Amino acid sequence: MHSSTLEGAIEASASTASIASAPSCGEGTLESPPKKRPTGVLRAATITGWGFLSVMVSFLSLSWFGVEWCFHPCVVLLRHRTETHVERLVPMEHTWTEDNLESLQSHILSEEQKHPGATGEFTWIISAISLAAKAIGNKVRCARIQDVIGDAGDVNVQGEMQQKLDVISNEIIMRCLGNRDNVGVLASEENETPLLLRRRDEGGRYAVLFDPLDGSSNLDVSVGVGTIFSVLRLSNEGSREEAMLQKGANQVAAGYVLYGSSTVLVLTTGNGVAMFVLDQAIGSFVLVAKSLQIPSGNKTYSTNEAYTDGYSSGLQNYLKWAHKNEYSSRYIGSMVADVHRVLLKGGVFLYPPTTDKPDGKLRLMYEANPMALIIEQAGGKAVAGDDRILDIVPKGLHQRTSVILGSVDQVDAILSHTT
Ligand code: FDP
Repeated sequence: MHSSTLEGAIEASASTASIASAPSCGEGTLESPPKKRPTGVLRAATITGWGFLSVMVSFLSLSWFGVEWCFHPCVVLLRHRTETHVERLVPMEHTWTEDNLESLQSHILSEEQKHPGATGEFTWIISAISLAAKAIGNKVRCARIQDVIGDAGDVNVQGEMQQKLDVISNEIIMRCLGNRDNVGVLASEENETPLLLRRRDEGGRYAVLFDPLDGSSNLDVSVGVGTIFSVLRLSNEGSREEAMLQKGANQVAAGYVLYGSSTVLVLTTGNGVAMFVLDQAIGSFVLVAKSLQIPSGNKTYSTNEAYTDGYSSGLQNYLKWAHKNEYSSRYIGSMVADVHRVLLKGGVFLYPPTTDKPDGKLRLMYEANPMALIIEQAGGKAVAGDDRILDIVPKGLHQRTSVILGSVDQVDAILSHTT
């Protein structure tokens, strides 16, 4: 299943789709009608006329002004071109500008160079994730054209109905990451048990945990959905499953891909947050922002207010206070899209415990943890009740947690009502 030809096929199909036919499900492009050219006899007559005129002008110039004057325009033109060319060859002081193009791959490589002990293995994991993101993004964009929307007919480990695209996305990630030699464990929202690929002595040093298609209940209405991932270095103790159950603070990388009006990849390797946008024309994720910081002072909260009656009294008080203090509300119901807005614009996202879901709804290891690392790396705060999310020691792969995350001032505004 994890042959290199398979990977090559996915890569080829992803890049062909993005390069040759962006957007790939379309029929073709509108072209302007071809210009009318003169017909054969007319064309021949025109060319002969111009030729005759040129010969006559040259002949008369030669006889009246001599050779130098005749060729003066050519000399001037040649001199100008040579000077321009020489100017171009003069070395310029090379400075990095914000306009320089940097791909995801080159960004990771340059980040790795900052760590003397880095082996470069990590680049392979991120490149597999970026490959999977292109392939999933391509499927999402074809949602109504290809038969990929609707229930897959199965219920996942969370007791939720799986969508066809959940299953397809899961398969794509498994195929892209499965043949990376340093991946020891793959764990997905869609699989009850983690996939154990390689022992540590066989090179399997990392565990990659992911939600292949978060927010998939929004797929049929074309709302932004996403892939969330978390990378952990497997510890030497216990079984590989136990070695994976680490607190989020240990993540060596985390990120998400938002398949929205553009395909955006947000990544942290513990050294700030960088954002990349997929350029469909060249099939590459291009760096558009680095060292992202969440703006403070945005009075916007993002929660499913229909559940307010089931919230704690402290949270209900916060919402009443927010209503009186000119807060605004934004809730998409797709975590990746909601958190992305908070990351770029500020405010706070919360999915607290409710009477129906006393432990919250979101999954700690592959939803809350990666988002919490990104938010903290962008200068924000992420808590579950009184606890820092990244300090929670997980007891199980699919453990749920409550979530409050956003800019420090907005998270603290909630905590001042709840604690
Ligand atoms: P979905 O069920 O569509 O996959 O984690 C799942 C999630 O979406 C999040 O993306 C989203 O924030 C949340 O559930 C929405 O839940 P509610 O419908 O209960 O608001």
